[in-house]
Amino acid sequence: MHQIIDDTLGINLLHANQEDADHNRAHFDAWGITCLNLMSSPGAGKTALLEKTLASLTDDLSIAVIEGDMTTELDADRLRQYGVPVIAINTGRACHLDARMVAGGIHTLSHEHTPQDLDMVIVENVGNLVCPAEFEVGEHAKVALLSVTEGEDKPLKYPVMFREADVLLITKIDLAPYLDVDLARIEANVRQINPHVTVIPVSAKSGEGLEDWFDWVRSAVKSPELTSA
Ligand SMILES: Nc1nc2c(ncn2[C@@H]2O[C@H](COP(=O)(O)OP(=O)(O)O)[C@@H](O)[C@H]2O)c(=O)[nH]1
Ligand SMILES: [Mg+2]
Ligand SMILES: [Zn+2]
Ligand SMILES: [Zn+2]
Repeated sequence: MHQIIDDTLGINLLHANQEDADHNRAHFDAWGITCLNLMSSPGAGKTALLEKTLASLTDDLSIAVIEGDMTTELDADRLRQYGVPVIAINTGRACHLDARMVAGGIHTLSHEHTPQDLDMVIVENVGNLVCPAEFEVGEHAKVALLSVTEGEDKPLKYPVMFREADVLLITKIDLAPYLDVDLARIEANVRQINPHVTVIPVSAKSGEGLEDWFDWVRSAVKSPELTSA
């Protein structure tokens, strides 16, 4: 677990992390890889979304996954079934992936596979709405997921995550009819924090909205705007 004991220590920690993130980013850019960092609270549907994404996009795109989990390889094993490289990183007690852990993952990836052949690396971060947003890992875009079961107020309560996000996926919209939840209110709360964020409502279960997400992923691959950002 990381603890920011005082401001100076916190700034030094983030500064050191940024150097490692820049190192990772240089690898991605040299290999022509677009990297996405998927973040959400536990259970919002990151792995389910990745399963659908790999099932639909790997005919056209070459994708690898860096799977962060505190102790298990359960999610990594779910994703290996799609025949893509999956590098599992156990964070132990840490509640987020930092750039150094991801560097270990990309070095493993580069030893075991040919990174130049990959179009995209998707990082599934540890489930947590707080600190993953503060620790860059060298990604080109941050993708936040918020499921309809979590409540409309979460963008306001966890503003850093939602401010940093390039894309917000509102997940599990198949459940919306059973809940007192207003998708427009979620979107309005997010826009209060981050007016220009791309919002895509999806259901990994019904498939609704997935084509919009896939289109966004395709456009992100080797997109000059992303890779020069
Ligand atoms: N109804 C519904 N359940 C979902 C959806 N996506 C994920 N789930 C369920 O939510 C739980 C957590 O999903 P998972 O992908 O493991 O979340 P993660 O912790 O963010 O990786 C599982 O029981 C999934 O089956 C969805 O679109 N609709
Ligand atoms: Mg998961
Ligand atoms: Zn943390
Ligand atoms: Zn390196």
